[in-house]
Amino acid sequence: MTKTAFITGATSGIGKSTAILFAQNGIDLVLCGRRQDRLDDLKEELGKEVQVHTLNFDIRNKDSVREAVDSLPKEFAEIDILINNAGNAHGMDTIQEGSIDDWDAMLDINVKGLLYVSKAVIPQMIARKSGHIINIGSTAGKEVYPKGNVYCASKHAVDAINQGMRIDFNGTGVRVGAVNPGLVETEFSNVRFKGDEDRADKVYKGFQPLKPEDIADIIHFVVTRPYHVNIADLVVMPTAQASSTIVDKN
Ligand code: NDP
Ligand code: 8X3
Repeated sequence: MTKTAFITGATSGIGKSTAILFAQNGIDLVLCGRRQDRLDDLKEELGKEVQVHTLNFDIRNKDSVREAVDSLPKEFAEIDILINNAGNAHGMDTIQEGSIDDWDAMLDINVKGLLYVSKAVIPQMIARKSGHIINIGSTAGKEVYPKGNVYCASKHAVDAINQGMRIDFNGTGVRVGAVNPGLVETEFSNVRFKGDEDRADKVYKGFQPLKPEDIADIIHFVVTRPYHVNIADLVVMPTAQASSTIVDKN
């Protein structure tokens, strides 16, 4: 039977690559983001292969999240796979120099937004005793690096929420797991450094970073395991990376 995946942050990077790969594999899509032009392009392109519905909402706004999920047409309302992917780092500063607006953005999007979407999507999964949630964490959720403070806190929270969901869903039939990437070349650093492209490019210079397609491939592997197999927590880094601070750059 055709499955339906709900992907947050589908307009760019990991979410977009996952949408493309899922479409190639016949998975119907609910694609979410705030950039309508990109959502329209994805609908036009991927709509040639599968059924696509787009939702434009800011994940920070719990009423918008609820309205968006409630607005789903019947044929998209039964979500089999939820990819909790939307998120970013905002700024990279010491705590003493950090911006409260950046902290709010990271905690509101990466943590609370993930919870709002989950809260709206989970009930139909529990009712159907079926579903699979993939939380996109990070190596930043496994360790803390200099000036990573609040972004790392947000991803440590995702790690805790992932564990909590797995405990709470036990016996419900709903699977949950996290995929935690290291350095992936996306728009992530452009957002983190507020459009400073030179600074963003430097993050990925001198070594081969992961591509968003690499993460999409892993996510697709995770969601295509037999029902009795739940990949609970997966960390993936570029070969050149050993930790958040140890990267073999030439
Ligand atoms: P991108 O910046 O390329 O993509 C981020 C996505 O999140 C966009 O589609 C954006 O859509 C969406 N998004 C951001 N803020 C909001 C918001 N307030 N409401 C709704 N959607 C939002 O980055 P990545 O693909 O790299 O990031 C995806 C996930 O992967 C994030 O959770 C990130 O923390 C995680 N990650 C990334 C790593 C990396 O090195 N790149 C490594 C480890 C984890 P739009 O702007 O249209 O709303
Ligand atoms: C993104 C990876 O190392 O830039 O989560 O925090 S890192």
